[in-house]
Amino acid sequence: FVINLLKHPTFLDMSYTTKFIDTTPGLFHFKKRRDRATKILTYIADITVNGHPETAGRPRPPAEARPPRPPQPARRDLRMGTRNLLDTKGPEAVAAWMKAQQKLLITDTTMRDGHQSLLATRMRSIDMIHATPAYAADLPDLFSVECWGGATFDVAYRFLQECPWQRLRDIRARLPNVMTQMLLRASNGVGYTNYPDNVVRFFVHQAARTGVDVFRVFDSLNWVENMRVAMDAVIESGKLCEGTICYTGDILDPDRAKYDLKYYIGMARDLEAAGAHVLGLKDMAGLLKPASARVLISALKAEVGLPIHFHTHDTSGIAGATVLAAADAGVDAVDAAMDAFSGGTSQPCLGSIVEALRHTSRDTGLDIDAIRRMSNYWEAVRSQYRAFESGLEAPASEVYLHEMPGGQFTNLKAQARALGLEERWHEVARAYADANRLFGDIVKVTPSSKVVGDMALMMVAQGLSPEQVLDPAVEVAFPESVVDMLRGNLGQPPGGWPEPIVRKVLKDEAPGTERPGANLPEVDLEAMRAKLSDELEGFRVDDEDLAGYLMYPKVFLDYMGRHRSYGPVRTLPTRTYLYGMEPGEEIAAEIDPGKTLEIRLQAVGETGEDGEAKVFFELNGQPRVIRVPDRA
Ligand code: BTN
Ligand code: 3PY
Ligand code: ZN
Repeated sequence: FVINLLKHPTFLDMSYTTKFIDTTPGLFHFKKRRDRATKILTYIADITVNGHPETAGRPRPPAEARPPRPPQPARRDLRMGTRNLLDTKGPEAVAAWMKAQQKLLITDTTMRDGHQSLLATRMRSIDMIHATPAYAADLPDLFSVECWGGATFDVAYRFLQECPWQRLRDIRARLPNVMTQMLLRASNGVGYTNYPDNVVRFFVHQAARTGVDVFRVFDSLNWVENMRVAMDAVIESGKLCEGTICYTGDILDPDRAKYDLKYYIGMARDLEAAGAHVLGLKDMAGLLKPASARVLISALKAEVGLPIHFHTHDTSGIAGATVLAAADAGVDAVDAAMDAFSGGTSQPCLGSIVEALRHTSRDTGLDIDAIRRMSNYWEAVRSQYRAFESGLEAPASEVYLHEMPGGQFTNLKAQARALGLEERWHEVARAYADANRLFGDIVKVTPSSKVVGDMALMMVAQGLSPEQVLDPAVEVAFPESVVDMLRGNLGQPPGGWPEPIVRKVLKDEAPGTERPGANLPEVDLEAMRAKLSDELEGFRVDDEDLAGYLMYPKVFLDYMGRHRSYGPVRTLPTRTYLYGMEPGEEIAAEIDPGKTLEIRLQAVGETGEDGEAKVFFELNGQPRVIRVPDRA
């Protein structure tokens, strides 16, 4: 099984498999119908004159930053990978194959958790798509490429003005031989709250159809009961179901007995019984220490029959050691990020793990030259996103105090900054730990981690100690997310919610203890589609759009509204998207396969009496003038 890469259909047309909306602008009845080129020029003009709201006041890419040049595939043959195995033999065969491997299997997280944890999830699709052919050609021995789900879904619509489904389709088309992987928050989908069961099913089936192979399914309170709907939907789709334990506490610490070895083994058995093909061990904050990993992985290997896939974060700086300890103890697969996107709140360094295991029994077999080429590309990509760097410059053992997930760290810091609490960050960290204890020591991962974060910010902003929070004599206005969680709307933690905080927050209201989805009425999907189509003036709503709308109604509608004005801005280079253009600069944007706009910015004119600036372009050699309001 060897295909000539250059003759492979997806490489022949490099199709962007453009969505209907991009190619048929006439579907919208604009007051003034404008073509896509005009829309894109309007966007560039607006950003050039006014700046991008998200980069204002943030550090700029260094002057010497090189534009990222897509890594060229070194091999021309397309070798078979895990995706071929999944497609031909099914998920059970993949699981059996995993267990039979001596080598340590590796998932590359750069395109999902890597930038989620280092750059506030701001990596754009075009930067991922440019890397994908080299993954297919030169790294076919990867277990999977994590590239979807988690926070990337709503950030794509909300901040990047991109369709997340299009991203998935474009990556899939260029990665026919390696499994794609997503992170799914079980009944919370890719959102922050429980959705009706039929919405969860609809979303999973669509993700499978558009191109996800491995679904890492977790629940933010480790409640297996609340994971079944999502797990069943994955299994029905014929894809690989990674039923996942979220790790917290420290199994070797006798004072944290709530999450001891017995607890994790019990949960692993429940996930196996629920039909998981693979057991995920998700250490979202990077709390699993090397010695604990040895004990935990050995025990799980002995007690359950599933292959184990370990995920951690390097916030403490010690994650590489934990991965090696896990490898020693027989873990089947681990997550790592390409070097330039590793370390800190992200995953440990992929290239270094590969090197560390070379010439050992767990040698990964991955091509280190290919990894270096890839990481060189990612390094150039990262430098474009300077505006979104967190400023965490050294490992932080403080993570063992606050236990914040890597993906939340930068976000909570930004929230603290917005509230004027940035200088008091270490107080926020302590309050986060206090809030966790008030909730009875829970697993903290999206969305439960957001609730703990909201509570911590409230405590610091209002100067409340944990004792005051519980004191019936002190009036406390709790964040809505806290009320919602204690009502039972995210489900139940092990042992239930502690009485004192429930009484203080809910007063006489009785909390729910059932699975939230059991009480949410099913959504009439076709009625919803018709309503959405109406709201979009007759736009033909496909299943992807509908699934996006069901997860995030307002975010989706806002995205569609901006899409009307600005068109397919996902095709712009990242520098242009974030900073506009300089006079004399030229760029290209491929808006359809083979249809490229050559854009040159000639000059930015003076702003007139009417407050409008004229921006002079050349579009494919023809002069064009665009007027935009000057808000600068
Ligand atoms: C977003 O941040 O919502 C996506 C990018 C589009 C932002 C454009 S830039 C010009 C106009 N002014 C704004 O404040 N937002 C839009
Ligand atoms: C997410 O849910 O986005 C996470 O990354 C949790 O770790
Ligand atoms: Zn993670």
